[in-house]
Amino acid sequence: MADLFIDGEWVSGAKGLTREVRCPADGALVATVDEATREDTERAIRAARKAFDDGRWSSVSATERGKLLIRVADLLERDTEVIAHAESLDTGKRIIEARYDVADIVSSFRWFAGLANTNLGRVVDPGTTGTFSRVVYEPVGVCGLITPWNYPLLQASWKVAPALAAGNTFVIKPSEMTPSTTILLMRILQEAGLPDGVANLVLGSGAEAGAPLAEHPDVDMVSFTGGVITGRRVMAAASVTVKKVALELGGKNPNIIFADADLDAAIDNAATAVFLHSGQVCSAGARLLVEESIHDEVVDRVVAIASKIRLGGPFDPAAETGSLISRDHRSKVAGYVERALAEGAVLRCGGSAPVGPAFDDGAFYLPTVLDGCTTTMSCVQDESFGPVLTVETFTSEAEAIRLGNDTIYGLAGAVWTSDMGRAARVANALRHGTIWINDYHPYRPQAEWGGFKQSGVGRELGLAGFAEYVEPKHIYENLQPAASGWFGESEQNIT
Ligand code: TXE
Repeated sequence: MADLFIDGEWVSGAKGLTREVRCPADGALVATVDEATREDTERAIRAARKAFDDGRWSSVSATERGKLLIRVADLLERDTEVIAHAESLDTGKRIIEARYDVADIVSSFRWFAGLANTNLGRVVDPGTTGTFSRVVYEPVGVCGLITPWNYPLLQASWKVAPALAAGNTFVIKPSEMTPSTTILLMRILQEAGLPDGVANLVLGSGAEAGAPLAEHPDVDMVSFTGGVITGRRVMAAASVTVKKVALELGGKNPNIIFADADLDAAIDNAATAVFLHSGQVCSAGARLLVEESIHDEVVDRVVAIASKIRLGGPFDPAAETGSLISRDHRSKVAGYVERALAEGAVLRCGGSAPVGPAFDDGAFYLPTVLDGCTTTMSCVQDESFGPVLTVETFTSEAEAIRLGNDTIYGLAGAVWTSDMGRAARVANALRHGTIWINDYHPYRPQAEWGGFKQSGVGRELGLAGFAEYVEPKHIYENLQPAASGWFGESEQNIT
């Protein structure tokens, strides 16, 4: 079965290449999919360009676009089990987490379906003084969408839904490791009745299938979620044609616990903040900042939770978290932990792969706690994107804020305290795109998601996540046109 979706047709790559997708929990073959090369992506861009330029989607009324997105949400909900199953096999995440992901994906489509009808335009000058001036918002054009492997379809939905709601066409390239659910989404878009050429899918490596989306002059904007190094590369490539760019590049997120916090809640959530999905979450609370007076109690209790977390495959009902995405990624995480220990961090638990037949063929890594860390250490500054918690201490509110901001990233952070004045002060002072007070992880599709500093450019979700996909245009109309007399030889010009 052909897996690239170009101009409304399922096709194979021009060079006939394929790639195996394997479940990271046990190495089992999930699928063999077609692999696009640069020329396939260029073909998909041409299809998206034509579909945008002839107006087959942008001229559809906002109401109809919204209705189609609702239909897509309903079909995604109908196919929850199939999608969750495919997501679990590609990523190794537990099926229960994949089901939660599908619910969030459905919510994302419903949110942007509602926004399709919300015209951001406004009248600037109603015409009473002889001119009528309005600002209208138009689709950006052809969008290049590049997505990663940790929440494959969720991250795709944060881009596809607003792109379609605003009337754009797109080419999407999911991570080469996790293509299955994006293929399913394309089938659903087709079933929902999206015109041919509006949605296009290419599969393959970043360098070959993805890079043209940042480089090609016929792509008007590129939206990328992934690592900061690739993000810089995408931004540099996009600068050649001065494309609009939206980037979500991860974080190194502080989770700050003051001594007056509800410690039962704070400690339990400190473990979830970092060990959910084995730490492969851009907003993972991987930096624990603890007030010095409660350091021992908090760390002992977090270590006790971490040491008991049960690892297992996606369909193991006893498992509490799953495998890392690949053995290469596990090697990266292991290297990060080794560097931390060499720099003086104290290993409190984990620090290796689990042993046993259930783990031998996977990419598992034990939940790890590194105590005695400081901001000068690479483990505090670099994203491990694995199940690794670093612990630092502070003695004052000002120090907690200073440490929480001592990072090149700025995606998310949390503060735990029973003093609501302090909670507000810390929340205001932290330079991160999302701040939780006495909680960790929840997000809302209605609220903007994205980062300060090197966590990215622009926002997803919320109103700003829709605004990324439109261009404002000012239309000025003179209701009583007359010669201005600025130039020329008429009498009134000669003083
Ligand atoms: O991501 P890449 P990788 C972080 C995390 C992880 C690191 C590297 O720290 O360890 O990034 O992960 C495509 N032009 N995050 O290497 O390379 C690629 O094919 C265009 C945080 O897996 O950023 C994939 O589709 N596209 C993150 C996508 O970019 C290119 C989630 C992301 O891959 C490309 C994942 C190129 N030149 C990793 N090169 C988050 N923000 O949540 C690669 N790609």
